[in-house]
Amino acid sequence: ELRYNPAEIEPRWQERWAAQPDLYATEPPESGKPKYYVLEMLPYPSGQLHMGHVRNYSIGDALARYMWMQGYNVLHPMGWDAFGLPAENAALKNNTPPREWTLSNIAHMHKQMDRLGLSYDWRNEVTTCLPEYYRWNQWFFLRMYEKGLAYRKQSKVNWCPQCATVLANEQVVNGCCWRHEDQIVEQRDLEQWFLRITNYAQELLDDLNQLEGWPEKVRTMQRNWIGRSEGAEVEFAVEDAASISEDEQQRRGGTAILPAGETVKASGQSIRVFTTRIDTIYGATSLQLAPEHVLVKEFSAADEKLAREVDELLEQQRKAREAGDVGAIEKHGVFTGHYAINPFNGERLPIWVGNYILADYGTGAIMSVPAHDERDFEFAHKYGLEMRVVVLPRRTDEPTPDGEPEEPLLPFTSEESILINSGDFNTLGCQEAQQKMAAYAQENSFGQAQVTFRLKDWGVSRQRYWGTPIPMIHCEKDGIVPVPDDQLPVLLPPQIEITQQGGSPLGRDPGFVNTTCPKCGGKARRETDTMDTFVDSSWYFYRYTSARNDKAPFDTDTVAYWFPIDQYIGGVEHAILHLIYSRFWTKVMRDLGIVKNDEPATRLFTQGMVIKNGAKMSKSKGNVVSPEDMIARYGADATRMYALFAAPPDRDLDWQEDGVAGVSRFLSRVYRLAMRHAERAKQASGGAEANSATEQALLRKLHQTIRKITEDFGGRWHFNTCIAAIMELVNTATAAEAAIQNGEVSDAVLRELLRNLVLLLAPFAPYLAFELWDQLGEQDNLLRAPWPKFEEALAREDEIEIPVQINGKLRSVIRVAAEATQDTLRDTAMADEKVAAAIEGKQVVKVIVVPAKLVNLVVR
Ligand code: ANZ
Ligand code: ZN
Repeated sequence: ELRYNPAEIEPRWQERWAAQPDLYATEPPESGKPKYYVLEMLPYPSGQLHMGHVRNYSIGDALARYMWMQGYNVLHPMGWDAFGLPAENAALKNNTPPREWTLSNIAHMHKQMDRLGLSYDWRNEVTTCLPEYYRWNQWFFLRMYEKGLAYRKQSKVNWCPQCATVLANEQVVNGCCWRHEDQIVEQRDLEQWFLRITNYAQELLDDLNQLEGWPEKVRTMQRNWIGRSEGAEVEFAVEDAASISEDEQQRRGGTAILPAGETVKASGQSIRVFTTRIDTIYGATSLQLAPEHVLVKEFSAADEKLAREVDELLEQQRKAREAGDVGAIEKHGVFTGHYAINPFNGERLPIWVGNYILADYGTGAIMSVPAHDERDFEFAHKYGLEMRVVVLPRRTDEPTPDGEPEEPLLPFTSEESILINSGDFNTLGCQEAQQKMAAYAQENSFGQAQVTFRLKDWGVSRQRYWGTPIPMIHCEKDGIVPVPDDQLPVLLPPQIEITQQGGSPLGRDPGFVNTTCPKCGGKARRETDTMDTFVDSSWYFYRYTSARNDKAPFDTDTVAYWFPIDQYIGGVEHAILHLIYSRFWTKVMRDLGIVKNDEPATRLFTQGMVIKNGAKMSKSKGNVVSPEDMIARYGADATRMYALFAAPPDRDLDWQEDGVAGVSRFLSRVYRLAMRHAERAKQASGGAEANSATEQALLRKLHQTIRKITEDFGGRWHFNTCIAAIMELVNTATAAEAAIQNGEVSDAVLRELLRNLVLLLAPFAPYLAFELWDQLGEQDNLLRAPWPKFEEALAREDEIEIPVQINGKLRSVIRVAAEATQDTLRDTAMADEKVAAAIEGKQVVKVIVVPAKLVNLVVR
């Protein structure tokens, strides 16, 4: 009996493939073929591929191979996101230099990828920690600096004590570090480099609409992250404290608002607030400043008691953060003793410091409208501040309330709502009032309509060694001076002492730090921070088109041919960070005139996680399954194929070793079936027409399988059901074995069957497919062999279309075998995508099946 032995087949083919370095090479544009760029997110070279990688790359590899077989010119590259903290940690632990550690990990992981049989064009491999790559990070940084897109500012930054470095806002998750889930992120005041991603906020938001090939989930996350708010800014003059007599101050307490009409002296200071509801400005009864607001500092400087109280507020905030209740801090506040003037009605509003005001959103100050805003209501309630209703639903018969509301009047956004207690603006609808009031503010120079984004500029300075040096020089005389292009790259010193000590490690290397100023030639110091590694991954996929270019980051014409990426595949955990940064980078490069596309990728696919026993695989849980083990036991084909078979690719996959064994047994059946009949198939001549019912049934199943898989590659990507369909085909063939043996199936039909079976397997189990292709005597390169075409007539013959109704209305049409049972009809109808969507969340009360005619679902 023949035995399927992947341990023999796979290394043999791997050697043959390795001997053909151009096997997966792209063709020049002149080939005239349509191009297809399939990209999988590049891995961090931690040392070992994990199952998440295996899944990601199995999906991409299946797609690349399919597209080659469809006649496309395919770009399928791979590289290494090779800078980053783990290399420094490993250096501390094992005393190996980060570069050595990283490069040896890369070598090992590259071997693992080859062993998996992944079809990468390694000629354009990108390794981000090599100077040939990172010099272009520096080049981009300089271009951004010239355009004012890279700038330096002192600011509060997120600091992870465990990483001992600054984090971008995108790297802070629920107040904790993205790498250290239990580490509360601290705030530090530092001078940092920022990239002005906010310049592109509107475009990043608008262009999401054109990314129809991206999961809606990712687009929604990006929309929320960008967080656009339409509203207005209004400036409130601060009253001169000295102009108020002492007992008047006593009388006011801090909650009372004096009647309008009194003249007040302005202090020259003012407070700008951002509001999305300027229409409620007559209902404002205080102003609230973030504890970090500049004016709070000014007030505190002259008022020790206030300074103490604000410090306490900050301390409470810090404690709450440390206790982990960042979101749920109780609202606290302190009255500053100062007043501001509402420019609409001249009212005096007490100025408070509120712990619920964010320093870095809007202007860091708000007008508080407790009658209509939940947070303000809670605050006002606690401190006994006045509440005044200024908006009512239009259709109310109730008399206008003038007392204080029991709860904030929410929601009041309907177009029906109208203003009351609002002077000249009374009776206007909310939306109209918003426009008129913003215009009024602008005419009188105390405000204007304003759009605000939640998105912040991207802080890219990191106090780490293993990253791209920022190409800037600090000169005492000339200030900040960019490194001239012809002095790039600024090389990372190869050997450096890595310690747990804070501060940038590069700062401790005099050979690196001390330099001369490019402007005056005098003594100067290099910038010692390195760039966030998300810079590296923001544009690596452009470099793949011409990775050996040493004159430019890439060749513009080649990029114009390959871009945008046709299909990007990776984990949904990158929905915000990497996928926003790389969209931003593309737009910057477009504005530099070196790319023509507005967006990096037309289609994005986010695969589910690989889990084990219901939990994410991790060392700490001890549930890690190693790809190497699986390959050693079952072969690369079975491992890859299981990764595609065990779940739809967008869902989480619970790794079951039994399942891998099952796939391996299936491959073994395929192998034996093909090998038993290879000789006959090889001798076949003539066409593969069906002359008997058996032949017809075999060809029908074959063409149904081809149709199913072809359609799935076109969009749905349910590779699990594709593989199940191949299994069914093999079952059908095995069931016909007796007929095959006794000559009821012609050699030609047999050949047609086996040949196409191998073609269908090629994207999923390349080793076995190549082996059998050879055994069947096929001469062409399987990689470029044309994908089989299904013949509708052959596939459909015995199938009929059945309409599916929901509550009597046609919702879909399913295709089933003519003789399908009632149960099959019912199950097929319920599993149909359109039907499933229509009945989701509803109760199916009754299913009426009229065999061969109709399925009707009654739902409630
Ligand atoms: C008055 C008002 C009345 C507001 C009302 C809302 C409802 P989004 O949609 O998130 O942009 N706000 C502004 N800056 C803030 C800050 N730095 N920290 C905390 N809150 C801030 O929300 C904008 C609203 O959030 C603004 O509109 C402001 O409160 C508050 F019935 O102004 B509003
Ligand atoms: Zn100088």
